[in-house]
Amino acid sequence: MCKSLTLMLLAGGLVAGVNSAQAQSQPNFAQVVALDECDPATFNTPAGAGPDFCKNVTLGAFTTLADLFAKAAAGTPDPNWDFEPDSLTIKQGQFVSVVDQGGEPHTFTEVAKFGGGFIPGLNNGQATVPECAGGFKNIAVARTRILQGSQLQVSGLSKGEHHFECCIHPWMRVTVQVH
Ligand SMILES: [Cu+2]
Repeated sequence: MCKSLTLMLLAGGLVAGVNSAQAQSQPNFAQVVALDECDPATFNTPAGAGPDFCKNVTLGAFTTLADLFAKAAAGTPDPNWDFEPDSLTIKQGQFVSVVDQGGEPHTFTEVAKFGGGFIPGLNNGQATVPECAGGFKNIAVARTRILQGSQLQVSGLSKGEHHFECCIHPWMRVTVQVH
């Protein structure tokens, strides 16, 4: 009796130890990746987005600035400008980490309703949502900017559904469910 009780306690202790180790190794965040295929030759001109705007490391498969606008205007925005995944579920207390692996800056801006960003030519007729208004002159928008190779962390999300979009390329959208 006594021996088996000791063994049971020992086993219980081992299981508890394993559980706490698993809890510690579980990441407290969900990862989102921002992607694009901007073409440095056509983006980084004075008439385009300006010098050094696009720093793409992709080998080929670029989209020119003119093509990006043409596709957006046609209602078929370039799918290579993308947040992945498009939707995710986290627990309250977890944060969302967004890393920009594309060639140009993006924003990860929470909006009440999806809509247009602050560059009318990329909006396909949709009105600029209030959260994107003013572009980077709006400090609230600038704070949600993610430069190439950097990451943004969004924490403190309340329970429920949250919508995020890029205020430059408004078809880049993510829905986050918080439980
Ligand atoms: Cu973007």
